[in-house]
Amino acid sequence: MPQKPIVYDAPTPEPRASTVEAIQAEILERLIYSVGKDPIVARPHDWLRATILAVRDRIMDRWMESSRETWRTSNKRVYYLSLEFLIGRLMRDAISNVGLMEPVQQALKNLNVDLGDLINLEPDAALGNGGLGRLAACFLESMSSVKIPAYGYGIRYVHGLFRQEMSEGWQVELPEDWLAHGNPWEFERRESAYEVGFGGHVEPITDADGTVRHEWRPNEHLLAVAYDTPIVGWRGARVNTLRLWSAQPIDPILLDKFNSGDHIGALEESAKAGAITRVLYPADSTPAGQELRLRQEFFFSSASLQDIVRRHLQQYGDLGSLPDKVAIQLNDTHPAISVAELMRILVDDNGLKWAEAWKLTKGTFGYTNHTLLPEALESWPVALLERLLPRHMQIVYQINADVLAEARGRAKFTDQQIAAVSLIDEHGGRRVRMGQLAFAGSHSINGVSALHTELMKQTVFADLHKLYPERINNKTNGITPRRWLMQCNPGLTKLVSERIGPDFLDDIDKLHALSAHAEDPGFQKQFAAVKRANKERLVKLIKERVNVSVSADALFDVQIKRIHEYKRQLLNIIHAVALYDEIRAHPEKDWVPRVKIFAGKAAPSYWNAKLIIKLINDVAKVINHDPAVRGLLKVVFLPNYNVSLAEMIVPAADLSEQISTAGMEASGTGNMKFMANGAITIGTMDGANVEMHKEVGDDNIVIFGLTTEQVEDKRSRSEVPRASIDKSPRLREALEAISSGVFSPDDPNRYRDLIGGLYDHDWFMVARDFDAYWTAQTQVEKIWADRSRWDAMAIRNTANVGFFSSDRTIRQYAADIWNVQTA
Ligand code: B1N
Repeated sequence: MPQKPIVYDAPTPEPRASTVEAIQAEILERLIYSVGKDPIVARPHDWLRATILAVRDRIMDRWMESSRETWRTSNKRVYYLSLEFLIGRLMRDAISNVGLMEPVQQALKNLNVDLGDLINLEPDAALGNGGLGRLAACFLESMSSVKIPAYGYGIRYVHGLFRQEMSEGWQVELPEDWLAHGNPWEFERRESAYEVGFGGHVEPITDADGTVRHEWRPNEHLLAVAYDTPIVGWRGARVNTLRLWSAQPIDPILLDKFNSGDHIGALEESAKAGAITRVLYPADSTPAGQELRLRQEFFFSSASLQDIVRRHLQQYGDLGSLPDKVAIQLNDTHPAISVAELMRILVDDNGLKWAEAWKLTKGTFGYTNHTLLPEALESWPVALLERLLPRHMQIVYQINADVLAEARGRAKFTDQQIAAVSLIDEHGGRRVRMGQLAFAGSHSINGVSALHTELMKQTVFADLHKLYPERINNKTNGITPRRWLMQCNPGLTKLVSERIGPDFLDDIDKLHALSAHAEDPGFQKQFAAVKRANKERLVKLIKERVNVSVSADALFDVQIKRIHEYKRQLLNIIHAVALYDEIRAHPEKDWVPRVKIFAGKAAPSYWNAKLIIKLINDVAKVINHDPAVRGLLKVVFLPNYNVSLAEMIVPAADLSEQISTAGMEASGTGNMKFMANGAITIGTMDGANVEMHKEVGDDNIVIFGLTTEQVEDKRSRSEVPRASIDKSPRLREALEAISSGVFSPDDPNRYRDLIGGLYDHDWFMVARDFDAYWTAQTQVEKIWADRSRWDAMAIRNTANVGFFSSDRTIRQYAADIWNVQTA
């Protein structure tokens, strides 16, 4: 029985009116009564806050109604646990999704305020590093849009991803401060606070009937306090909740210490608790293996599970129905400790039998894997887990014993296979493998593109896949077309609406109708004019931010993403150097003017990635100032890449660089954003590029380079790369120029080791893919010269992007993993 009867018919105020007059009046009211400012002296930030509050009111009714509906219908709930949510700005998304763009704009205009200015003032919520965090944000929006009762659970970092500045071409990291002006979107829920423990010991307790229970007695305690943000779906379909946890001390101040004069010591507890949710780890597919990270992971997992179990018990009164009413998706292994924590809650706190608890746990969890890179696969030293989470370590051992018994018994595994499926890595110091734990505790394990999922089966999880062959499945990533087409590219949205009607706004597959217009010269012209206007906007931004003049007539060749060796920004910049040589050697040729645009952050501890940023800037300095180039080639590195900058760059791109070493990019999602906005992709057969190639057809994408198998083959034979450098004078000269200091006269040896690596082992196949890349780029130039062919290809990219909507992805999760209905 529910603990407390729930009343569904509580009174609510009349929904707010959405006329210009009503909105205008409320913005003013909010400015005066909530922000406390007279319009005469109000600053832009005050108007921003007042506007958000007025918009937020128009979301509240739907938020309450969505929540009541879930209680009323007893529909299954989905919980998306993620250490990262890379949201960006919320205001434009919210206004647009509730259909208030025009009245809000007009209301502000009447108040002499420009909505565009306010939009640009809102800070990005950068609670993520890159693709994984942005995917979580797209999923939240899609879950609301397809009407799934869903919650995102994560951490309310005080400081999101660092701000990147350039100092003489080097990346410098500065703290980010998105909460500096407060956050009008969030609701602090002091009543939804949970205790989270660390350390201590486990107390075995023998009951009267002789059974032994375990009680964990942590010796450190802190509070997880909830902050809720509403997430509106398209056309206000539903409003779901993003619940972020903040760590707070149980005793905010130790008065004894304070009174005895130890004023700093009195705040020690507070500082220690606060540290857990102070800052986002700036790691993206790079190791982040420190104790604080594990504390973050357990902290938010435990708070989320306590909240989920409490809500479930309140509604249903017993835990046996957990898998029928609750689906929890683990976004990578970062929340994988949840498997052990749920077992602890079920067995220790609620007295369930182990076998029953294990069945419920597996029925409830799904796990998404996002990378095969060995250095990014999480594992924690056994000694650390024993110290920080002693009961969870025992539970991990028990789970492992069960898994290994199955492997030995039913599956008749060899010792080598046993070692591979074990939750404990015995090589070197003993470590707990979080991927194995997440796999064991989930009924579904999914990859994020078709290729990645196949590789998962063949590599990291090969033996677990043999043991549990029905668990691995694919869910190719997607992006929300609201943010990444309609909002970031209103010009294109309008043009498409005029041509094929507005149905595609609600059913993105309707974009297919554009294909029929791909060869229409009139439409091509209009399509190109929209692109041109977006490029003009970017030209201005480039001038403002880095003081480089570029022409909107040039081909905008764009690579924006985290800086990582496997993503091969190095290949791209070597191409720039080779092109530079050719332009100077053959001034008579009809060169295609090109601007190479880069943006992206490097993990602060990732030396080679930071060096690649410096190289891009060094090359830019030389090329951009060499009169012999005659402006035919420019290189631009835009600092501080974030969601908002992407929203400016993507609509202005002609060419999308998706050139990772085959087999290494799990999916990529930037590739899909460019496709939606009518850029042509130059890419390898990697990640979701493979499926983009399939959707758009061979004629509308430029594919090059080694395949996954070829890469694997070269690596396994330890083939030396020197031969491919020797037989390519173009590559050799470019490499020699870089490594001899042509671009770094102040430090001629700066790039010697970086380039030396290409001769030595070339793990990422930069040298061996170079000639194919060069040829593909030449092909791009040929197409560019035939502008109507280019435009037709660009149109066909937009036309075929439907499959890459995150609505499709979420519907597949709902049907195959979560077993919930969608609209
Ligand atoms: O996840 C994205 C994919 O589209 C990308 O291909 C993939 O690289 C990215 C540790 C990661 N994989 N692993 C991470 C992030 C943070 C961290 O601390 C690993 N990110 C990805 C969405 O599926």
